[in-house]
Amino acid sequence: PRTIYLKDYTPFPWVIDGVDLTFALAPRGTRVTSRIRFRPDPDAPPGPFFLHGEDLRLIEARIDGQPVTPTVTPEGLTCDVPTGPFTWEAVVENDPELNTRLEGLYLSKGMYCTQCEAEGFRRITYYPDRPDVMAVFTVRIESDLPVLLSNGNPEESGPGFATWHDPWPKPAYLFALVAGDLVALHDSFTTRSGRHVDLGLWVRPGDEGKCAWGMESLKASMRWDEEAYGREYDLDVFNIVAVDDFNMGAMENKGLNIFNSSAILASPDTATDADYERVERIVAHEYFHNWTGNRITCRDWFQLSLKEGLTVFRDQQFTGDMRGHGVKRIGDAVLLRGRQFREDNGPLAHPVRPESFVEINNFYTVTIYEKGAEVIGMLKRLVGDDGYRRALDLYFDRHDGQAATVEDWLKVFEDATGRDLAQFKLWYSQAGTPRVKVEESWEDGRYRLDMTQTIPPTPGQPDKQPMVIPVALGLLNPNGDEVLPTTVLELTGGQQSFTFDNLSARPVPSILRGFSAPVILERDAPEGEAAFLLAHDTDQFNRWEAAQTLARRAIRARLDGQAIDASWVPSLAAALRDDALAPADRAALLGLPSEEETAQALWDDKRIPDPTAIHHAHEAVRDHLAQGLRDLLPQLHDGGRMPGPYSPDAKSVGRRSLGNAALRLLSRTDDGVRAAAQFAEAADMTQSVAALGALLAVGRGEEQLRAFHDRWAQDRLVLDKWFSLQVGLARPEAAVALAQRLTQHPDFDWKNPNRFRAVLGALASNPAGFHDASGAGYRLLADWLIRLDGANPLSAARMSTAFDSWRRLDVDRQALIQSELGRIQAAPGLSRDLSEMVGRMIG
Ligand code: HT7
Ligand code: ZN
Repeated sequence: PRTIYLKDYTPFPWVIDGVDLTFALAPRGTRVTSRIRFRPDPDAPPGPFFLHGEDLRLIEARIDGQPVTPTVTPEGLTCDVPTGPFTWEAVVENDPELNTRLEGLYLSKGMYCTQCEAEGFRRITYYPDRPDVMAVFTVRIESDLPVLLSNGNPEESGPGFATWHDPWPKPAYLFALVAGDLVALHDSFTTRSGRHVDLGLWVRPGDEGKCAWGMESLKASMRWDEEAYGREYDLDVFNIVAVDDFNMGAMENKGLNIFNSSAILASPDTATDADYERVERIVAHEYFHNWTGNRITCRDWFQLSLKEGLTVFRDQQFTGDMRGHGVKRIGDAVLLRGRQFREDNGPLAHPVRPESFVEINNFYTVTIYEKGAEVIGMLKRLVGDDGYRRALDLYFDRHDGQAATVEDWLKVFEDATGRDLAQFKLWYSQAGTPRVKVEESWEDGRYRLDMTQTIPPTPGQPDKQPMVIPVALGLLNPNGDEVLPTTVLELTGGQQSFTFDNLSARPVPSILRGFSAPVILERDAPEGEAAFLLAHDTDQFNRWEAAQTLARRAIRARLDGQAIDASWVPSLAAALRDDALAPADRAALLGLPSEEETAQALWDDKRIPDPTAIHHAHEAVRDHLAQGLRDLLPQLHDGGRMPGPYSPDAKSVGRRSLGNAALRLLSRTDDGVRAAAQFAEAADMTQSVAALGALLAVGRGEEQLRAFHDRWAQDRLVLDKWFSLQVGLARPEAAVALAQRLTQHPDFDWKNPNRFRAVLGALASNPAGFHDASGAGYRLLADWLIRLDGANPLSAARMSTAFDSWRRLDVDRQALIQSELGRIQAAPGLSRDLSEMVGRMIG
């Protein structure tokens, strides 16, 4: 397979003045008739006429009405074309019923739907399927199905057909079509300039009762984008469709967002607080793409983070406004440390703007999305809120209707703020998580912080240059008062010192407040500092970080057979009793660092992490906490019980999350009595799943698990929870056998990505189970990846990342994983997707 390089970018030699598509839908032999008006681009160098096309049957092709015979290859076609403007017409056929890849046009439970990002449109018809080719589309759909949807505004419709026109030029990856027997929740929104927008949320009959929250979230997002970014919606309709078979969360097609049903459907009895929050976030994310992604798109796929990093940053701001910035930031840091740092420190590390790829689907990663968002957060911190707003206004003004680059993005910041961003740009090109070592000194009323930054080598990047790292700092005096409010220090050199004068006493530093940069802080903090910050820091993030530091030390102590510091539990208990802290923040204080984080930290200390030992240490620390907080936990749990109907508002969610965090610990000391009672009484899915999880985590809950299955056997999204909960929480020695058994369960539908993830993804997220020393977990996953690859390469490749940490394991586990990776690599007919991933992991 060919490697594509950023440096090789060349523009498409033609401009498209209009695209007309007619779809005659059929499970096999859907006929797509295209009429595309091309005109030479005066600004582009001439080149051959090449249209992408894969797995298509070309029935006929014409240029200006005259039949032509193009040269067809598995990747597309070339054809001799006139030197001036011309009209290309083609008739092709494709088979939605046979499309198990879920890319292009496919059938999901009798419903036609599309997924064109990144390169799916070429499976629908021949086209320059690249994001810098933008065109106005008119679409006619012919089918007897009652609901026929596409992008833009509806035009005509009648028995067996409907036409849609999208006035906004767009790249083909934003094309969408849906046809099915669907029902809708309708609503409307009036934009601030008075445009009336009809909103529709389309689902399969039976799911009507799960649409209200998605619709509320959509209206909240539309309002927020007007208020926070001055961005208004620009069509007469906005439709969302729920699809059961979908590779990712959702897709931002212009005016017709398509969602994995797990990311849009929610009702109190079937969805948890976390599901509600996820729906709200993903609806917002896809909606925000209307400006950051659709109106301004990417010149090429190397610029993917231009739309994804920015849109994640925007959805983070939105969720912060809806649910509290402190807890949101903590959640983002947990995700980053658990997944992005792992990616950045392993064989799959790549820059926020990669320089090459074989299969672009493999680059929809936590680095592109979450690290990309962090880079924007740093930029905002460096130029300030006003500078950020000016830069964004300029970005929308200058690049509306264009396919832009990272250079364009940084230039608007330079032009709007006068700041030179040449060094900052390294965040886009250098992979790896920077480490910032901080040492302090105190002399004659002068306090000094010496910082050193290092960025470890990553594949293809042995040497790194220092980057611009905003380090938000506060200083507290010994009685806990803040003597320096949050100040952003700019670390730009490899080594740099910052001094603070006129202090009456040696201060306590609160470093990297708000997690101001995606870096690892290295510091030998003096004894007692973390407990002090847990009690006194005014920065919510660093108060939580102090609790994490204490928990990390407790885990290390257990791992090393030492006693846990006796002051840990009392200092945590004091914070948990602090009524000035919101319940959601107190719930976060009860969370331990993930087993993945512990493994990575050990590896950073040049130790070989043993997943089994790490798991047992974490369990022992939880037991220790449960014992130490025994008197406090019942009242915290009681506080999570609320009378009245379920509400997903932030305050109620916070109370439930503290109550359920307490329940998880309580179940370690009360034989699961409270959890069993909560399960029996639960009136909503949040309380039910929390209780079931608490029981399973302590090796109980068999009976409840059975009851849960019987109650929810007909609800596919709840059944996914039934699968994933038990595998994710299984004891290490039982996890693989359980996952294996569940793959034989009559409800296990391996071609459905949600169900596949619910079993095999849950196994991979149970580190001690997956890394069982026998290698059975590796074998099971490899078997299933090989099988899935034949049907759905994109999903198989994404799941293969479970193997990416193999180099930090002991030699026996390394050999076992290497052998499985070798077995995958040797599988006949391996996809480009999976073979690229395995190749990169093996190195
Ligand atoms: N922009 C969307 C990405 C996406 C996707 C990419 C490849 C294959 C399938 C896909 N489904 C959705 C989602 C987003 O970031 O909003
Ligand atoms: Zn996105």
